[in-house]
Amino acid sequence: MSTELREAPAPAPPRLPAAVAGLIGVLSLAAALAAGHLLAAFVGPGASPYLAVGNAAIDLTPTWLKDFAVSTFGTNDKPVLLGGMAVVMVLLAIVAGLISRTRPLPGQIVIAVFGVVGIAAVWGRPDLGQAALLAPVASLVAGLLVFRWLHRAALTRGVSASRRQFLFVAIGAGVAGLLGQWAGSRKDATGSRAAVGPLAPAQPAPPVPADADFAKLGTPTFITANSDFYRIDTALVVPQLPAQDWQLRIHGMVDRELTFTYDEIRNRPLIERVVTLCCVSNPVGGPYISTSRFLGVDLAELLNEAGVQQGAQQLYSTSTDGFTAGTPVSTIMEPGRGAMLAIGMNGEPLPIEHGFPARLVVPGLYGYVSATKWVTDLELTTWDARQAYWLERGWSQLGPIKTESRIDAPQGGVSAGKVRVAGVAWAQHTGIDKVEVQLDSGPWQQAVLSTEVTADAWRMWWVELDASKGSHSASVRATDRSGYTQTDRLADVVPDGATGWHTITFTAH
Ligand SMILES: Nc1nc2c(c(=O)[nH]1)N[C@H]1C(S)=C(S)[C@@H](COP(=O)(O)O)O[C@H]1N2
Ligand SMILES: [Mo]
Repeated sequence: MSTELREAPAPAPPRLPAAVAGLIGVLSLAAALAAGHLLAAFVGPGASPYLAVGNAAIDLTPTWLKDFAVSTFGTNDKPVLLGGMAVVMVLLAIVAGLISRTRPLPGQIVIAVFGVVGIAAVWGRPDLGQAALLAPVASLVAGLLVFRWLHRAALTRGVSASRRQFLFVAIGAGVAGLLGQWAGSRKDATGSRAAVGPLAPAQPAPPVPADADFAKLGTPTFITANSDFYRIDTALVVPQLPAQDWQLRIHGMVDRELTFTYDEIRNRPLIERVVTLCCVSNPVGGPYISTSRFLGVDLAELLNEAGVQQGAQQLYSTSTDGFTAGTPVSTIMEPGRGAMLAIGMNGEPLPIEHGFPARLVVPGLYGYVSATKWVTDLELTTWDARQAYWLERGWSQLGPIKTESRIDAPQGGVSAGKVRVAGVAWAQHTGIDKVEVQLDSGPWQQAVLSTEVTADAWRMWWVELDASKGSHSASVRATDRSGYTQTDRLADVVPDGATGWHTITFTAH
């Protein structure tokens, strides 16, 4: 027997070093995201697969997780989400590479799954047309091709001989991503907003008296600067809607359907109203409350022009990004309610992140049921026919703002003796009647109130307490003009707003 007949052991298939395989995964991811981002600049910024997946994640996130995110990260919840997504994507890309050390197919399957998620996310955007699907499709194709190309090069020609391909992909992805960013930002609404020019009210709000706040004692200023106004929305990319492209359609249960252009709204006699907006997600003592001089037109007047029909219960408003809110028609049409279609804040066109070109403002209602930003559609309908964004997610149908108060000062240590405690209280559209503060478990002491500007806005207060050396707590409660005094019963923000007394602790030295 000749040993020649023995089978030679099969040569081990060529195998990529783990680090190289992981790098191929990451570079393919970069190429995919960059290609999608570049195309999105032309078919709609929300079509960038990364952002679309993030938006879908926001819409699909269960309420408890959303609350956790808002209460843990506040307004930083979006950067945290995008950062978290980036980490997950890079890890998955490394895995895609590592499972493909001999053959490209397993990694390509992972990429294909990624791609389908991106396409589905863009598909589900109500604000994007069919063309927007080109962006995630470009991502998918770029991801698959680059993965195969780098894989084959590294496997057949060796790692060091294919260094140039790796470099080419890295630079190419960087350039495409930046180009997409640049091209996309040229389509924003900044120019359109700047071109609006001065907006002058035919009926200005009366000037704010000097004693409308106690900012010197640590309260907020009565009017919030536009740049300090709290911001809450579900939009990962701020919708960019040039005024010349904006239209507002009023339809549904109306006698005649109406459509307004921006110029038609701005050329009407504009009114100005001071309103304190606040968010249902504001925890006791929280920051999601601000006051502005809103400029615009009376919403009830617009609806009257369309002719609201009997039986219309809900004003279902839709934003260009698909957010919706449902407001009781009876509230909007109430004489003296002061609901507005607003186009300006504090003498300027609305800031883009606060709804440029136009938004709704309804004094006395939480933002989620009334304050639709980037609003383009008003449908008069019934409660049964339509469920708005947050109603579908377990929040209450009606969202009247609860009477609340907050302590803003002192913060940190104070000198023992007379201690000034100051803050704000609000009961929009009802008005604040009285604010009381309790030191430790002592008697409730009545605070001095600022001059009332309107019942639709907050009111500041201060009180002087005698605090001995040591640590203390102070609680506040407001009474509104309906006679209601804030309950100490703690309620969570879901489903219709937090309750409880805001309490602080401080040390007197
Ligand atoms: N398009 C759109 N409008 C929206 C929202 C949103 O997510 N999308 N959030 C609402 C909520 S919950 C609040 S509290 C207010 C906040 O308005 P601001 O960001 O101008 O303070 O906007 C409302 N309008
Ligand atoms: Mo809100």
